[in-house]
Amino acid sequence: MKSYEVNFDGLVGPTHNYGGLSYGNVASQSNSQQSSNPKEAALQGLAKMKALMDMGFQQGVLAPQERPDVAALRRLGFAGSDAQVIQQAAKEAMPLLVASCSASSMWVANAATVSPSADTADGRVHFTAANLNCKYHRSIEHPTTSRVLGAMFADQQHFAHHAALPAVAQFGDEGAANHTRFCRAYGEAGVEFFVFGRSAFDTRYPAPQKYPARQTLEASQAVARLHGLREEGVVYAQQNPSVIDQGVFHNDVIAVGNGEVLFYHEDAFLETDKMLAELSSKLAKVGGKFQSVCVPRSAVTVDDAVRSYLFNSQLLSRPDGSMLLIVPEECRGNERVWQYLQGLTGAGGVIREVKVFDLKQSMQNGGGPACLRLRVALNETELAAVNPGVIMTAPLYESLTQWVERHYRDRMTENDLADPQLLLECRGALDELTQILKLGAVYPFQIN
Ligand code: SUG
Repeated sequence: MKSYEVNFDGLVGPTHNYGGLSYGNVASQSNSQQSSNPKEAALQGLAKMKALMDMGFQQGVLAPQERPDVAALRRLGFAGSDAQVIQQAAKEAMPLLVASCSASSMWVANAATVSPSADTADGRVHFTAANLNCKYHRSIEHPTTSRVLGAMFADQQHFAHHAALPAVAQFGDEGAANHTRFCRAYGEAGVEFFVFGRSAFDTRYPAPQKYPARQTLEASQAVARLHGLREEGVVYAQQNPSVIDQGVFHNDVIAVGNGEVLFYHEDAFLETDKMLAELSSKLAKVGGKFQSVCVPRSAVTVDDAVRSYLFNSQLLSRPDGSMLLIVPEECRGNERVWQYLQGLTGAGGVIREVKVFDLKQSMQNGGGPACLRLRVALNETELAAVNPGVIMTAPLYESLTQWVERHYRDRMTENDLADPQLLLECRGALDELTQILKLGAVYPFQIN
């Protein structure tokens, strides 16, 4: 049976703004308070989806969330009509209003961890929504994420959904941004690679000194248990705490994998040799031949990686077995990175081509091509069971583009977030979107 990696990209929501909300994420902090362009952000994302679809890849779309999140503000004690809630928050606690307006659900690599059916004990595709509890503005995503994923992957014969892990720091879980799957073919059993930043209970693991390590070992282990993964099909590795302190807040800022290949920076992990050996031997047991491509710090520094997002790329398999790397424009703007990429693709190795995309609006908040997509490996039968409304087609691309043109503003600053009219605009837009994507009622304003 045929099998595919389907990339579901997060559609940027109408409140996209630069709130400076993510301590430890260099771009988010340095672009704080700048004015954003939600319309351009959404169109940039849609252009990437369309381009990948046109290249023959399976592409889907994941809906944004309801923002401002008035219900979240009510839980924090703001009261009255929806407009009053927003106005009171703007007057008394602007950072809370900004957090409740973040369009951060666009970075769907953080929406969930996904294990394909070939890896799981019950032969279903498993999803665990990420609790994202390191940052308040992201911790409010998972209930709607679960409803949206449930509406996309509704068939219980093929899909199993798990609620987010307990919302405490010991189980900090950032989803697929710290999870990679290696396999010979997408439909065959593979090795799931979980990268954590710290251990909550075991003091032998060092922790970063400056910035938070968002993912814990214990969270990754819980997800592996929930999904029914075999011990032989799982490898855990610790991120190098010193790169977290340099702005690598998720492993997908310093490594990316696909098929049998891991593309990573020399400084990305602790105990790299041991980890590579384990990946290699476990992949061999399921018939795969592990390959690693290490980028030396002498060619690209960690700072270059953080600024260019070289590793926050999509590594995609082409029909001839070679691979294509989708990178953000910022890679072309960094001389060392660009030079490295020229050498890489010219060297006759597995990565043969680089394609560049302008995702500046998302990049300025620390979200590159890989952050914007959730990978779901599916066989033909499972793909046929996905809600067809969320699979990208030329007509869907047209409708979504027109929908963005109709509803999105082209400039947003903090002051705009305090405008109660924005809430009405967003709800109107999202109501229409759930019809376009055939999701049914998934947003709080639709179900309460
Ligand atoms: O969680 N930025 C996101 C970026 C997530 C990137 N995802 C992956 N690497 N997979 C974050 O830090 C910034 C929002 C603001 O500051 O307005 C933000 O949430």
